[in-house]
Amino acid sequence: MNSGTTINIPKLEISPQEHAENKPTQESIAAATRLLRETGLVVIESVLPRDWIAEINSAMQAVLDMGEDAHHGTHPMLEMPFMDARIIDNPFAIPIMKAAMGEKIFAYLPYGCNSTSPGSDIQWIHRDSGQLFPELPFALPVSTIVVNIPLVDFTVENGATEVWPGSHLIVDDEAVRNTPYNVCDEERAAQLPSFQLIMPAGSVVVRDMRCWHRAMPNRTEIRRHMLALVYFRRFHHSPDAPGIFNAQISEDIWSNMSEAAQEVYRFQAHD
Ligand SMILES: O=C(O)CCC(=O)C(=O)O
Repeated sequence: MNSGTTINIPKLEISPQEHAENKPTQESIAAATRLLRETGLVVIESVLPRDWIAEINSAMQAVLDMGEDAHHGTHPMLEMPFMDARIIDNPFAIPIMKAAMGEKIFAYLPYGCNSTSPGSDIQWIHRDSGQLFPELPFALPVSTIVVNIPLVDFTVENGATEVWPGSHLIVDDEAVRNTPYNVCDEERAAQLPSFQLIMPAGSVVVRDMRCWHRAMPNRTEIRRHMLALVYFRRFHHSPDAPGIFNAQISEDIWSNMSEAAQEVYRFQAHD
């Protein structure tokens, strides 16, 4: 991060009433959606209660300490407290995402967690999603969004995520388009404005997944966790639509189709 420069973090300020009722007004949703569209992200500070977020932080630490293979049966993040509606159905993030990506957004569970450990290194600059039509010379509207919830205060010392506002609209050269995570050249990014997401625990960040970003070094003694919930715009696959999309073909017909044809018709129900 360029020290000495001031770059505004795009924030949605919510009123005490919106906070108390856990319900953004239409004006707030419109303002947040505009910030998301124009800068690639919007931060709503201190939405969730600090003491409850501290409990989630401890629970997350316990899950991570357990290790990936240690749990049997249901994944712990598919249970409480991780499935709390304040996380998976956040009353501020969901309406903003629906305004940006349509009413039919969808997501998968369990969601993820970005953690940095004491002594962790700087991450490479990357996008989590490329452009929808990477071959076109312009960016289309957002179709993948991540909601981040920091479980501790995010500071320069513990490696608050660095983000490049506006980078969601940058179209990569062909060579970059084909690299995993669309990794961005350090020298190129250094010429553009960026900031670290300094924010209190329990804030909610709604970020276009095309934004360049990276985890920064954690110079504290404490692990730094941030929940990450990914949401998608629903395009054409409509298994719940009434009519012909539900038609079921027999296994006999299905098994006689070529592999290429089965790939094309992969969402078709068959016996
Ligand atoms: O942990 C962070 O600060 C950000 C990491 C991240 O978003 C990523 O790896 O995609």
